[in-house]
Amino acid sequence: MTSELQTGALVGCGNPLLDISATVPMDFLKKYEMNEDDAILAEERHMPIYRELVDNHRAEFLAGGSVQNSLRIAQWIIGKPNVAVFFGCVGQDDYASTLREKAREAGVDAHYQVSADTPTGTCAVLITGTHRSLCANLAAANKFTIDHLEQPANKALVENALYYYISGFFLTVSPPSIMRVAAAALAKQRPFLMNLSAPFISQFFMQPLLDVMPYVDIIFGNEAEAHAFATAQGWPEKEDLREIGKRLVALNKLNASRPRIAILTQGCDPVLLIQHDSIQEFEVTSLAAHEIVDTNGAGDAFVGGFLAQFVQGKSLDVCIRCGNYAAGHIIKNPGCTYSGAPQFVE
Ligand code: 26A
Repeated sequence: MTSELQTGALVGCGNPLLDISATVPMDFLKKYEMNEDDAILAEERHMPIYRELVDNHRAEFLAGGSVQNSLRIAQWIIGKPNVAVFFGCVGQDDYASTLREKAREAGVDAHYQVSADTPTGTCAVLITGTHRSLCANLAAANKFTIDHLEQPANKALVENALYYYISGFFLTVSPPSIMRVAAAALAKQRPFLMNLSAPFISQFFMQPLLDVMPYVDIIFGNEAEAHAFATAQGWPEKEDLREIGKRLVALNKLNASRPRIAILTQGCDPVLLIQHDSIQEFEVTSLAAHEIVDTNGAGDAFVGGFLAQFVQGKSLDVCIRCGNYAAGHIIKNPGCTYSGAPQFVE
């Protein structure tokens, strides 16, 4: 069924990060002035975290990076390798080799830009019960430049893709690359999907986010991210997710023939599918506490499951149900990893 899916149909850009994940006491978060469920960029004062997790908290190393996670999950469900192509920047080190290997194993065709003098980016994942707090040290990931997309082979990959997915996180790295991919998608009338990614994106990167929004066909986000967007915009109904969704889909759009869709997740509460004339809810199966390993990557897996069906031309209903399936699966596994064969039934 998936055999007619074109190799390279889906192109994603993001920050390739190696996750350094550990269960920590609340005091650990306090010490670094972090909150449960944060997603932040590391500042100088956060730099000791990574070492401390390894030395004192039996940290695990896992492939991470939001877009790369989504593409790995999409590939797991699609089953045919190299449908998804990934661009991002890594260093020249063992962490880069690990990420390369994990991408290859998952069937993601990663075309990394390599920074010779900067280490591969890492993300501290601080697990406290069912919460996870993320602190990313982008390092080499921050060195990505549009030149990489201008290499003839990479340019061809972008031109030939049928679907595009970029995180809001990547706005901190290379807005020109995002605009380039968005313009390619628009020129060919192909869907361009984005994610609000974290509250800090709306707080500190609103202008580049608004610059790309007219190109965005589908916008993903969770409740905290939607609220942050609404607050930054000064929208009055910043507590009302449905109203925020309606406003998101109504923002200016270049390709008016394809009205924007917003898909807002809210943990174990229903996923909202907001279209210009309707709002639908999709129930999420609640997991028992003992089934939850960690929630790291749940949002990424949701997008991965969605994309796996979307690139096969499935209805939004199927895409969202597959997103919920994928998120539920990875919550039962460490980080954004899966086990066994996918069990999604349409
Ligand atoms: C720019 N920032 C902060 C980030 C990230 C990020 N991926 C890209 N850019 N901060 C955290 N992540 C990734 O999110 C996943 C969980 O959703 C982590 O690497 C983690 O795998």
